[in-house]
Amino acid sequence: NVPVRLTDYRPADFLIDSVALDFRLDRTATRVVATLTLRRNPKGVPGAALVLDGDELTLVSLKLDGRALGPQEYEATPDRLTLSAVPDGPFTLEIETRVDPTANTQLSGLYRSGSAYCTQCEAEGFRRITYFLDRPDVLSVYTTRIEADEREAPVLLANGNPVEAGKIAGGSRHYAVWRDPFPKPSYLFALVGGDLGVVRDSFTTMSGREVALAIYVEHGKEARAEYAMDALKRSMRWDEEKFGREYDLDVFNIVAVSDFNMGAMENKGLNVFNDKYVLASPETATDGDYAGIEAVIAHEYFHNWTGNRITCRDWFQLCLKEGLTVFRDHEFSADMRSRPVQRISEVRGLRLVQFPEDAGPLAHPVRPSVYHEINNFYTSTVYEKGSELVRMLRTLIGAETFRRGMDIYFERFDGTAATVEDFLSCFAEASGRDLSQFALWYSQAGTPVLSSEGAYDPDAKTFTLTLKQETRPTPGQTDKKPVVIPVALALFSENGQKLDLASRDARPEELSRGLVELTGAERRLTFENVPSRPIVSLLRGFSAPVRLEPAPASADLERQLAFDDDPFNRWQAAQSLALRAIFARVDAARQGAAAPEAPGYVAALRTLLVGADADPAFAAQALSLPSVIDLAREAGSDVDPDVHHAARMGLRAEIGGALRADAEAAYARFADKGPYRPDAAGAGRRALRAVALDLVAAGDPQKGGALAQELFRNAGNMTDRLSALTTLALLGGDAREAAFESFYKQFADDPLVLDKWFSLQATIPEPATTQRVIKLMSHPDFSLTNPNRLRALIGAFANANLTCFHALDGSGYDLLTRVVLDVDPRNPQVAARLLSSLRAWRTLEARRRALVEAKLRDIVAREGLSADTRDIATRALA
Ligand code: HT7
Ligand code: ZN
Repeated sequence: NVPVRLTDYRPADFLIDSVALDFRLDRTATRVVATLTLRRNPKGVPGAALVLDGDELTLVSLKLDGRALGPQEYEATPDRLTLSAVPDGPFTLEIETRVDPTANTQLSGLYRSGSAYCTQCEAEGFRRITYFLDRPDVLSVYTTRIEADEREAPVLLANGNPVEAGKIAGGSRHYAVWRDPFPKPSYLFALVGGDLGVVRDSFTTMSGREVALAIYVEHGKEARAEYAMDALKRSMRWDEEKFGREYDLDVFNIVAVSDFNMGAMENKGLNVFNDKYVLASPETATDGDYAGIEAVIAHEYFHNWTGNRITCRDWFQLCLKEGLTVFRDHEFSADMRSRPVQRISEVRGLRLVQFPEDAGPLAHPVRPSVYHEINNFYTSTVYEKGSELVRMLRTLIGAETFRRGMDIYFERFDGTAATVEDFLSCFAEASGRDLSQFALWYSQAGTPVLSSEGAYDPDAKTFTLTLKQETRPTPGQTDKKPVVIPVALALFSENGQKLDLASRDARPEELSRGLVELTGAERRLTFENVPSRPIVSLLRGFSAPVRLEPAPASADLERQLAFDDDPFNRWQAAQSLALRAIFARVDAARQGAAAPEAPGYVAALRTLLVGADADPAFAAQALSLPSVIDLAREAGSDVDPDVHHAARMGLRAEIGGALRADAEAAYARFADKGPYRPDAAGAGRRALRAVALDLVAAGDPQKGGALAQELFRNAGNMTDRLSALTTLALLGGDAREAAFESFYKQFADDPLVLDKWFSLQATIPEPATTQRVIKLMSHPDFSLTNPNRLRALIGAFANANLTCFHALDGSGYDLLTRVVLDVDPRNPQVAARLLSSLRAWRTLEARRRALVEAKLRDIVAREGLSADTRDIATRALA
């Protein structure tokens, strides 16, 4: 696979103004006729041959301006169609191809999910349907005609507005024609054909236009799409109110399918979703599922402007649509739910996946400069760090100026394929700022470390804060320049009073906003009129995606947890205290010493638990211990998950023992009242109750087990049922096995719920789990071909069960490798993604590192490995 480089970008040699597609759907031999109107691109190479992309295509016939071409007039291979001689003026090309949707197990291009036909074209799936200039900067107007057997596919959908539909005389076939008036790149093309149930609604836009909304699901599951429909309408209104963006077609359709490589896809007017992000009922979905549906529905809808109306010039600009759209969906969720809790969960997600990615061999800039396989760049760095960069930009220039910049962006680049530079130019113009240093965030990989040091002078009543930044080398990038880091800060007196900031080392607006900018390697700020040694609240709201070091002294953290008015930093203080307590246990264990207790931390948690009624969702977050994955990341090197897990469980038991009575009281106090509602308030109460149950079980396993069994039996919703099952899973024994069995019996016909059943078993942190997972792979409900099921069992095992996955006998690595190699020929995208669970392998201690390295070398040596998996394995070894 040849590398693709950003610096090699050249405009296409041809433009395709319109595309007429004619599909005759058939399970194994679908016929596609694509009629393209082409002309030379004035920006292309004059006289260049026409070279169209393909992937595993079978060409049936070819006509140029209506004349059938003979085989000597073109060169066709499954992955390329070349015409050396084409007219200089505009011309039409009619290409007939034949594709087999049933054999398409890659789930890219036209494939079948259950009994439905559907497509997935991002990033390079359209070329698996017809030969095309399959690149995001070729924008065309599409008309799509679909013909199918009406008994098999009564529903026929494509992008845009419906134009015509009817029956075909003399049989059971029918057709539908759709036209999308908005020029779009091929990756946004979609069609669906199938026998589906539907939920309908409508939305009146801000200018008074009526839009018909529909969500298509498996028959019988219509009621489970109601929440998604509500989320869609709220998203449409929110984008009007917050960004002035109105929907532009007469219809907006969503289709839920059960076989999907990712979460969802923003095809113009026809979003296709993994059904996990559409279907929900209180009995089958958790609060987390509801929040996920709300976020993904919003995300895909927001792409209509950030991604579709303004698309990307090339795939290096992926963050332009993904980072920006994640930022928009985060803001939406913050407005719909609790802003502080939303921010905490964003940062938890970023640290869980993106920080390890940025610190390991797969590190890449938010805008990469080279790729071998674009599908491997739908990463947390592009999405989540990309979103953080947009947030940081808003922090730097202020919310109002940011909104002005967005208006300029929408106005100026509507209908175009844009770049990160185009995007930043709008904010430079709106703010009058030079954003060239800020742009480094897009090209430089790695997480900057922000270190701080404070010195108080009691005589001068001054406090001097020194901030420094450093970014360590990442693969292929050794020299790192300082970036601009917005550091939100506040000083508190020892009794919690917020101090006015006065300093000659900062600009007045920095002081009034409580936001200083670190642009060089170091900055020193002396604050005046500081009556006593202050408590420093730094990086408030996580104002930049950096690692902050070192954590303040424990006494200061306890004070921060008590009175910081920034909820994010209150949560961070609790996390830092927990990390300190766990690592103290790790050190003691390594030295064979008795485990040290953490009375200050435990007392702070008691206060949180007792006062949880004020904000249960926040309290639940602050009471939760860092995961073993958090511990691995914080340790950074020589990671032994067994030692981390044992230390974490030790602290959990200490807390549970000390807070048993308070936890039991909280468990009783936060019992569900009234019918289940998936709103933030209800979810917060349930989250707190789950934490309380875990604490009871930690302090008194018998009592916790009894409560969990009772909750499991009587739970009125999936959130409670699953928190009970999680507690039982950890406690083990017959009660656990009985609960798993009864759960299976109850939900055997519900694939999304069964995914939870598989996942929870895969994450039990005890040595026997690896065998359990192997056994579950032979379960009749397990499938290597359904991505959700595969992720539920194997993905959960590799990503969320560190002790088993990293078992010293190598059994976890054996299992992953076996599955990756099994899945790879069928679905390379999913195989490569599973293998990415080794992203942080270099931080492991030596014995495990050697085991992983041997496995990666084995994989690389395999013949016939897909480009996707080879790319991950090769880079992981770098
Ligand atoms: N833009 C979509 C990305 C996506 C995708 C990419 C590669 C292979 C399959 C895929 N399915 C969806 C989803 C999004 O970020 O909105
Ligand atoms: Zn997206």
